[in-house]
Amino acid sequence: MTQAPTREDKFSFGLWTVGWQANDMFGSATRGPLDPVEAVHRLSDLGAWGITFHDDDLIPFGSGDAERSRHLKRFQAALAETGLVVPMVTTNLFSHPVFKDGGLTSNDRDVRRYALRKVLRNLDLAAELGASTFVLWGGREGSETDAAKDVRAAMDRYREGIDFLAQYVIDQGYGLRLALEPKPNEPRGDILLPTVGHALAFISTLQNHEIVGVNPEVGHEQMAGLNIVHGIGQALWQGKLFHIDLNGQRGPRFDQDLVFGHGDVLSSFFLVDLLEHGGYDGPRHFDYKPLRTENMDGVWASAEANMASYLLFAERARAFRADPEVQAALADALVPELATPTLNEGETAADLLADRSAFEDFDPDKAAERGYGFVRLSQLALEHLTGAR
Ligand SMILES: [Mn+2]
Repeated sequence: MTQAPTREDKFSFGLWTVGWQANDMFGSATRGPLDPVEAVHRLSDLGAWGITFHDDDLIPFGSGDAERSRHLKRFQAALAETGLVVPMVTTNLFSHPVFKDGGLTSNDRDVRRYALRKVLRNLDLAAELGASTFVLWGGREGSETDAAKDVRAAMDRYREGIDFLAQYVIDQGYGLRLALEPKPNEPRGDILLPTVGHALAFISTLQNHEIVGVNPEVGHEQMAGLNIVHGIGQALWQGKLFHIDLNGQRGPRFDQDLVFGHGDVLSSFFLVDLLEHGGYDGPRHFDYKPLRTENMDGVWASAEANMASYLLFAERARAFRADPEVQAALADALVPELATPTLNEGETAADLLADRSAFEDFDPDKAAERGYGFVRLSQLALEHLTGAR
């Protein structure tokens, strides 16, 4: 057993996760609605630190001002009572039929203007609730046929929209940062900004790129057949990992949103190792769906399972790193040597050309004889992960 989660672990959950009623493409809901106030209390009791939501999760779409403030007041009272925080807020630009061709990149200009207004309103709310991150998942930004979307024009509109929203945040003095969430497909046939790499490249073109980063989801990268640990590594390297969605996925197929650790176990282990030892200080946010087979007891058990998985991987990662055999294997594999710059300080091309040891006297065949011992390292990780060490 792992230790119980505490607020210091910074675990947070989307209201739409535990609140998912399990209606899918082929069947109706298997669970009733969950009152957001109950979600706050239950998550708090389980040791979570934060709760997040889309505007529509908390305030039904189309609510008038009075109804809106009534929903907010109850929710804020529950937050005050429990001490749970709202580290992140996000806007739903995908559920209502008006967004069937997207929000910020809909072909219909009026829809794009409406989408911006919906986000502005929610940015105000995010600031009011003290959130530090505002996630934008453009689930409907995309197409099913290449005849329907001019991708270059769509990228212009995407950039225009994100820059506009970021400028609003700056002008209002909100301490918010925007985090784009990539996904390759589902619900659209192809979604714009499909991977972490696409999103990072897009962000570099923004006027207000300083306050825009990414919110990668484990399963979304894995749906694209990509290595989430590499994606997160590059996002961290670029100072752009503003938030993360932890969950499980079994390879390229529909978005499973499994409990964290219930997909690719080894990848989950290395991901937690990276987050814990790679300088990430943000929320450990779970974006999963409790299996459709579960009743509400199962929902809360699944919430607990996410946190338990994370803590288990963190404990195993610490043991892995503390093991002298692992330290020796890492050194044998030259893992620490990659941190040494390839060139000497101030070394020029002329200097390198003059260095005979780098070429003329270098024996590539001899150097190629080295084995790196990566299998040994990988097996040591597996042994720690499975508790064999
Ligand atoms: Mn997902």
